[in-house]
Amino acid sequence: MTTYIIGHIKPDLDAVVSALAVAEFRNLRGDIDNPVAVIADPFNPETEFVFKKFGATPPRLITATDIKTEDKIVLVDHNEVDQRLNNLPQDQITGIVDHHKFNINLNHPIKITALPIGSTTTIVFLKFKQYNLTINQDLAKLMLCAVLSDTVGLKSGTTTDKDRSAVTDLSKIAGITDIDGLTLEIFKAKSNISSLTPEQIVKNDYKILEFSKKTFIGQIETVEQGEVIDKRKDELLKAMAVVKEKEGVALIFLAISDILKINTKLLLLGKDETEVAQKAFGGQAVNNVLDIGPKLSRKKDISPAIEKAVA
Ligand SMILES: [Mn+2]
Repeated sequence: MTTYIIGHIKPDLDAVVSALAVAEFRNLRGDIDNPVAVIADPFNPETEFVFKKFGATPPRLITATDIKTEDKIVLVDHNEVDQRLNNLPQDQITGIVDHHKFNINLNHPIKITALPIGSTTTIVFLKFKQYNLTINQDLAKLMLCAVLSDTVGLKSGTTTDKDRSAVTDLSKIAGITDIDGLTLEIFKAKSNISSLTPEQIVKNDYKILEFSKKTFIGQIETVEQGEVIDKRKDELLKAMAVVKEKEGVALIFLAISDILKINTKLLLLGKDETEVAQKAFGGQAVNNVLDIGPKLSRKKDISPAIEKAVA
């Protein structure tokens, strides 16, 4: 019997690393059957970069057919059906560790560990602390990167003191002193979208949210916002039309967030998206672009405002 620890589809660094951290934590505690961290989709460029940099072994990529009926599942960094591995058997979910809003309806009791803080990895870090368990140096390096990534270098609106002290402690264990340098390296890897097709960019990091209208919100975190918009806007809008159709969503937004300048511009496909975005954030869209100011967090700043405007 295996307990699969798994993050959301299209995993970001926090989804991958928090799965590894939960598996290690549970191994040290010895309180669940054979915990194994796995992933639902291949790495994005950022995760690829971090694992290469530290010579870490990627978790195994699985599909629902790998999960036997006696296995158990712990979800990390997500909870909603649309964000789970396709066909994941929800009766086998035994736990969730997450920092997102909850939208679940299970027929059995489970263990939930949730906090409204900057990263799921920080939640797991706090569990290690609570039980006085040692985080090994290799894992600390990955966890440090995951917290920095998910909190956008501790600048995202979701960042809390718990995330800040996690970064302080993890950097000591990891033996890494140049946090700003590491953060910039991660940002650059995250921003490197030059090799991606427009459709891959739109779907690089997205959530489909069950608002009163089904809504796709993609996000690109970049250090070259102006360049992305100037050079790739037209092809991105075309790709958004394709993705809207394929995913069967009523609305599609692409947030292009500058993680150094702390600013997000929303790419708006059509009239419906423009109306909703202007209602949600104020201001006037110009040529399919709305500047929504110093907002970076999809879960805290962007999704709730859009949800309200759609309702
Ligand atoms: Mn996360």
